[in-house]
Amino acid sequence: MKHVEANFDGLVGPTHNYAGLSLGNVASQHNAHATSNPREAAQQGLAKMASLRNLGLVQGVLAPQERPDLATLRRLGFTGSDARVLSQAAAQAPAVLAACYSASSMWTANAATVSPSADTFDGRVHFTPANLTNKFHRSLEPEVTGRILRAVFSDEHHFCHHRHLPEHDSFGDEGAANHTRLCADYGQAGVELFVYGRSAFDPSRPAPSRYPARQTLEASQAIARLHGLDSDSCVFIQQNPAVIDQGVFHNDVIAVGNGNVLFYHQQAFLDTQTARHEIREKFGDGELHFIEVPTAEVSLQDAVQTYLFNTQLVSLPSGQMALIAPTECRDNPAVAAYLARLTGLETPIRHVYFMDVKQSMRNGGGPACLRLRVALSDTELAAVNPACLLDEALQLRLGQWIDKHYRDRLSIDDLRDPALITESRAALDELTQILKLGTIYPFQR
Ligand code: SUG
Repeated sequence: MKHVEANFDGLVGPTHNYAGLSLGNVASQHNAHATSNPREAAQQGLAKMASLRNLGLVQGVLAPQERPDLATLRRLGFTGSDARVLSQAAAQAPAVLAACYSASSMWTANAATVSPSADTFDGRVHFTPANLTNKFHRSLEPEVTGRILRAVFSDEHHFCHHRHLPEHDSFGDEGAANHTRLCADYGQAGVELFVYGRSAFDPSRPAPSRYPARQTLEASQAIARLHGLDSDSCVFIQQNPAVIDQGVFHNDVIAVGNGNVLFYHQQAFLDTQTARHEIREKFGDGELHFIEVPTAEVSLQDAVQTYLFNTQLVSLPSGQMALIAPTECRDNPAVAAYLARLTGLETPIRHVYFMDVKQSMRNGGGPACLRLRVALSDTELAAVNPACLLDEALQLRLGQWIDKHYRDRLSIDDLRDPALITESRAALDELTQILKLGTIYPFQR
């Protein structure tokens, strides 16, 4: 049986905007209240998906969520017609309105944690939506994320969906952004790495002091239990609190793994030697590559600004690996020099492809944030909703759909325009038909 790792990218929603909602995410804070271009953002994301498909990889599409989240605004006491809810919120609580308008579900690395069937006790692919408790705008996502994932991976024979963890910071869970899997082959049992920012129940462990640690050890342990993973195949690693305080709000801003390669910055983890030792032991006998990027070559600040580690590390059909990097990496001399050197080293990484995802980058979302990885066997892939797998026809259709429905500029002031609700709903209604998702959105129910 053949196994592949598919990337499911989040389509950027029609209300993509810059609201400065994420304390600890330097780009989000820096670009607060800039004017966005949702159409360009969605087209950039689609172009990245098309490039990966052209490289011979399986590429899927995950639908965005409905925004503004009027149900939440009503729950917070705004009443009357949709237009009235909007005008009241804009006048009385503009920051809350902006949060309810965020298109943040585009970053599907935070949609869920996924364990492939080769690792789980019942031989099914397990999904747990992330609760994203640390940021209010993101905490609105898990319910609908679960619905979208069930609509794409609906066959219970192959796919098992769990409810998101309890909604409390003690179990703060940010999904695959803090989870990596190393393996000799996608079809073989691998080592699942869970990287956490702090322990909720053991105050003696170090924690960041300036910015929040969004993922707890206890959340990661719960996911491993839910997915029925063998403890001999799991490694729990604490992120270096000092790098969280410098803007590394998820581990995928400082490390990425694929196959038998772990690519990470020297300062990424609290205790790198112990982590490497445990990974090595649990990985078994096969070839394993730790590619550690020294601070002397790439400073932490350059890593955060360019998202060098938010690259997608993918295995090409040839067996060689490639990094899918944001163009910011090409434009930074130190990072560009490092990448040029990397492809000449004795590691599986032979190619680097640069993608322009600037609209997402300005909110702190690089190429790897935009995708959820799902390793699948042939049979499991055949059970995935085929309308969500990108082919040339779907690519063309989505391109036209974006041009038809999306605005090319959106400022914070535009969020008070009731026409944006109607436009977004029309777009999403058509999208559920294109992707054959059924009725997943509150306005359709
Ligand atoms: O959660 N930004 C997202 C970026 C998520 C990136 N994902 C990964 N690293 N996997 C976040 O901080 C900013 C929204 C705003 O400010 O308008 C935002 O939500």
